[in-house]
Amino acid sequence: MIKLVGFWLSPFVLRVSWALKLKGVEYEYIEEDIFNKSPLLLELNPVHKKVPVLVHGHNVIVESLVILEYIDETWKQYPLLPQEPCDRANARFWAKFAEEKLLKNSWTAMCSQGEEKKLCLQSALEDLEKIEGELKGKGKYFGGENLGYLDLALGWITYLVPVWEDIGSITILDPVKFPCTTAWMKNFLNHPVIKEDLPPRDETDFYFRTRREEIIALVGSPSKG
Ligand SMILES: N[C@@H](CCC(=O)N[C@@H](CS)C(=O)NCC(=O)O)C(=O)O
Repeated sequence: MIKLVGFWLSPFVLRVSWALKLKGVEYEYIEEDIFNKSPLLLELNPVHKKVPVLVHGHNVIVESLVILEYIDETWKQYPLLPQEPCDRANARFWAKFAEEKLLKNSWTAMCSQGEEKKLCLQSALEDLEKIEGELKGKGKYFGGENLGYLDLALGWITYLVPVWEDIGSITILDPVKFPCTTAWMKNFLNHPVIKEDLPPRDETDFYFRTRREEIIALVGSPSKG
C-alpha cells in the first residue's frame, strides 16, 4: 500500500509524484487542505505538519528530497540519483542551493515591492546564473539523457517561475541570458510523465495572485510572513 498525501500545486509534492510515475510505482493520492489540516496529516507529519507525506506500508516518510531518496532506494528501476558518489553529492548540493536561494528569492521578488523586490530579483538572477553554469555541456537534462533527481528537484522552476514572473511583473527566465535553462525547461515540460502531471496554469495563476494579495495586505512583504 503506497499513499501520497499532497496539495495540488505543491512543487514539493509534484517532485514525489513525478518520481513514483517515472518508476512505474502505483499509489493512491490523497489531497490535503493545507489551510485546514486534516487529523491524518497531523498524525503522519506531527513535526512539520506539511505535505508531501509518503506512506509505504508501515513506513511514513516526510520531506520531499528525503522521500525522493527513499523512493530511489526502495524501487531500483529507473535510477534517479547518479551512480557515482561525487555526482550524487553534486546533485544534492544543487537541489539544496535552488531551494534555499532561487526559490526563496524568486518568491520574494514576486511578492515584495521597492528595494526588497529589486534586491531579491537581482539575487534570483545570480542564483539562476549558477544553475545555468551547472547545465552547460550536459545533455537534455541535468543527469544527461534521462530525467533524474536534480531535474525533479528543480522542476518547480519550469511551471512556477513563469507564473510568478507574470504576477510580480518581473523577468527571471531570460532565454538570452539563460539558453541552457531555457532548453532544459522545454525538454522537461515535454517529457511524457511531466506533461501529464502539472497543475493547470489558470488555477495556479489565480492561487498565487490571491496569495500575493493576502501576503501584501497582511505584512506588506512576504519575507516577514
Ligand atoms: N521542505 C518541505 C516543504 C514542504 C512544504 O512547504 N509544503 C507546503 C505545501 S507547498 C505545506 O505543506 N505547507 C503547509 C504549511 O506550511 O503549514 C519538503 O520539501 O517537503
